[in-house]
Amino acid sequence: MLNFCLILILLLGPIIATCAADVSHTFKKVQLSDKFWAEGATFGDFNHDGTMDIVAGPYWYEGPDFQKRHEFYGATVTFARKKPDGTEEKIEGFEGALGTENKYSDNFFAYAYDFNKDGWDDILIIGFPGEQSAWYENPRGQEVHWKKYVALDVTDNESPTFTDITGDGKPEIVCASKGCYGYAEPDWNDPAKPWKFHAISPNNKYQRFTHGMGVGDVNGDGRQDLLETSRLQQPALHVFLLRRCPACASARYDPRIRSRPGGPWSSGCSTGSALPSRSSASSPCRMLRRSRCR
Ligand SMILES: [Ca+2]
Ligand SMILES: [Ca+2]
Ligand SMILES: [Ca+2]
Ligand SMILES: [Ca+2]
Repeated sequence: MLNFCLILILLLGPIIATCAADVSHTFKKVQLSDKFWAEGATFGDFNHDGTMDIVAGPYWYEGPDFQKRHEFYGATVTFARKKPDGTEEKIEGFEGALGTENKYSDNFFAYAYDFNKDGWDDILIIGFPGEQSAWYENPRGQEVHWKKYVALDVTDNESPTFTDITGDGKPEIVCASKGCYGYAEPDWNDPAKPWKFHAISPNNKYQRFTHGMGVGDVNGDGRQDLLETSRLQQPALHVFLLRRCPACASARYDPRIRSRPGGPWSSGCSTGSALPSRSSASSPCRMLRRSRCR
């Protein structure tokens, strides 16, 4: 009987432990605004008090209660909403679901990062697809509009991101721009200057509303790769494996292209273990040089 009980405990032990760890968490909803200013939001310590704050649209909200807001760029947009009696009322912000046409905002993604390394979180805003990305310099406690620096004039694709794709510990804007996928990085000695865009893909005429882009280490080599899928071409997944390309003197990275139009990986580059021959007509090194975006 003792052995039976011991076996039962051993069998149920993991289940009991799992149940104990399966704690039900609850969340308190805090509404920042009843207006529509942005598609995205993020957090950072914008007043440098050690407590995280939230940024959404042209405002940042002081933590921990997020009741006090500060305007860091001009909140000048309004739209007209027709009331049941036929008269119009002016509503601040963008229309979104507050009106009848569900119009987008001009502010899609927000990121907090100390670009000028003064110890105060600055804010990066990626705007409407195809428009500019800009970062705003934290004025260190002054109640003024933050100084704006345009990082990238054209940020295409509907899922750009801000992450360290190059592996140097500093993030870049990863997106499409003017036809190519790639990334934009600042001169970290002077991030106020326009950032340099590095094309990763050939110019496949990707545009502002192209969908589907991701960043991740697909081949497990410890380096971030870029994935994209385009509905404008054949339904296929392309993976650009980022590696230094000794065969391409002018290219920083060797874009190895895998495509899978519904079947197994089909490209000769799929192993990621060796560079393709430069004599090959399909060499991605040649494609990069031939179709360079800049
Ligand atoms: Ca704070
Ligand atoms: Ca800063
Ligand atoms: Ca980087
Ligand atoms: Ca990789």
